[in-house]
Amino acid sequence: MQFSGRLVVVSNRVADPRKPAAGGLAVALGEALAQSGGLWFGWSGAIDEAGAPGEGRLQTRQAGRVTLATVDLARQDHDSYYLGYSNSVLWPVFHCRLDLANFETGDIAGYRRVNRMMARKLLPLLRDDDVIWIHDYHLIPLAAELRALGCRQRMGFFLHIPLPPPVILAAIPQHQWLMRSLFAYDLVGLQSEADLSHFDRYVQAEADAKPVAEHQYRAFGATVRAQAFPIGIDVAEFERLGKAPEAVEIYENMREEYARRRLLLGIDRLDYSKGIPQRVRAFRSMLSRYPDTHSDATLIMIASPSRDSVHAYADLRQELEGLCGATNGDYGELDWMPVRYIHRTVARKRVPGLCRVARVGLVTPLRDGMNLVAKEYVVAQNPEDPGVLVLSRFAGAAEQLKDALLVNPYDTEGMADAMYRALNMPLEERQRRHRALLANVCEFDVHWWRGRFLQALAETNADADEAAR
Ligand code: GDG
Repeated sequence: MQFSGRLVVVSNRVADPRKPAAGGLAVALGEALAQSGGLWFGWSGAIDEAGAPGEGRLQTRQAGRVTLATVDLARQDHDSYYLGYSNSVLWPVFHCRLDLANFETGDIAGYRRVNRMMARKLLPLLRDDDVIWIHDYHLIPLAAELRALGCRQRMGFFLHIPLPPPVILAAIPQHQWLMRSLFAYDLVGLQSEADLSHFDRYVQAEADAKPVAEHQYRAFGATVRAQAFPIGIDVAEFERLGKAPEAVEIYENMREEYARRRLLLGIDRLDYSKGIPQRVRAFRSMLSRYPDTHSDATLIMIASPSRDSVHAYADLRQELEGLCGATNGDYGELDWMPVRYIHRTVARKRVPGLCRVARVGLVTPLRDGMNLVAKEYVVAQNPEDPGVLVLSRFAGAAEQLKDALLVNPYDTEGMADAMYRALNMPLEERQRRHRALLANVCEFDVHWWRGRFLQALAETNADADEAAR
C-alpha cells in the first residue's frame, strides 16, 4: 500500500535538495523529496534579532519539484529551543551523556513555544490528503500541537538519534510529557532494534501502555506503532559523485601525495558523541605500541564545525586540539606528521576521494543513531583493493555492518589493536569483508528506507486512530 497524497516533510532545518549539504539528515531528506516532489517545512537557519518570541516570518520558494517553506526564529526562541532544550538537553541525554545535559527550566518553554509556532505556520499550508513526515528530536511534540489545532492527516515521526534506555530517558524532567506526545503520531520510526526495544520498555513501564499488536501500543487514548527503519545513503548518487572528473582528480592527487604512507580517515561533525578524542588516543596508543607504524600511518581527521556556541562543543574542540598537538609533538618527524586535523567542512565532492584513498575508515562514535559516514566509506572503496572499516559497536550502523571490524571506543588499547589489524589486513580478507558490507549498504539504501517508512505509515490502522482521537 502507498499514498496517493502529497508528501510533507518537516525537519528542524530545510535545505535545497538540489544543493550539496553537509548534515546526514539534510543529505538523506534531499534525496527522498527530490524523488516524489512535495513540501519541505522547517526553520530557515536565520535568526531574527528583532523578532518576538513565538513568532516567525514564513517564506516559501520552489526548488524543482519541492516547495520549501521556512520560518525564521527569534533570538530568544533560537537560544532556548535550538541551543537550549534540543541541543543541551535532548541531544546529550539521548546520547547517554547525562553529565553534559543542562536542564535550564526556561528552555522547555522555548521548545514548546517554537513547536506550537511551527504548527500554526504549517497548518494553512496543508491539504487534506497530505502525508506528514516529521523528523528528529527538535520536533517531537509537533504532531500533538498540530492535532490540537484539528489536523487529522496521517503523521509519522522518525528519530535520527538513538533512543536511550528508559532509566536514562527518565532523567529528563519532562520525559513523560515528551514520550506522551509521541502518541499523537500514527507511526514512530527508530534507527535500530536496540532503540526499538528501549521504546517498548519505556512505554510499558513508564506510560502503562497496553500492547495491541507487536510494537503497537495504546495509551493516553491513542494508538501508536513503532518500528526500526535503519537509514541508508543514496548509493548511486554517491558513486556518481566519486566518478566525477573533479573527484577523481582529488583522489589521484592525494594518492600521489601520500604514496609512501598509509592513511586512516575520520570524517565527522565535531561532536562529543562521535568519540573523536577517544580515536586520537587510540591512534596514539597504536603509535606507542607498534613502532613499525612510525613515519607511515597518518590519521586524517576532518571535524566539521558544529554548534560552536554550546559550551560542551567548545570544550571538545580544545581537548582535541591539545591531543592532536601532543601526538604530533611526541611522534612527528620533520617529514611526517602523524595527525592531520582539519576543523573545517570539506566540499562534498572531496568526500568519496578521501574515503577511497584511506586504507582504514574510522567510525568510532560513543553513541550514534546510525552514522552515514560508515556507509559512504564502504561505497567509496575500490572493490579490487578495498580499505577496512573500523566501526564502533555503539553506532546504529553496527547492527547492519557486521563485517566491519567492530570496536568498543572506550577501550583504547582494543581500538589501537583494531587499527593496526586493519592497516595490515590481507587483501583477501579485505575483499571478503568489503563484498558483504557493500551488499548490505546497497540493499538498505535511502530509497529502501523512505519506501519502507512511508509504506508502514500507509498501513497503520486508520480506524483505530480515528477512534482514539
Ligand atoms: C544524524 C545522526 C544519522 C561530515 N563532515 C563533512 C561532511 N559530512 C557528511 C558526511 C555524512 C554526513 O555529513 C554525516 O552524517 P552522520 O550520519 O555521520 O551524522 P549526523 O550529522 O550526526 O546525523 C546520525 C543521521 O542523522 C541520519 O539519520 O546517521 O546517527 O546523528 O553524509 O559525509 N560532508 C562534507 N564536508 C564535511 O566536512 N561535505
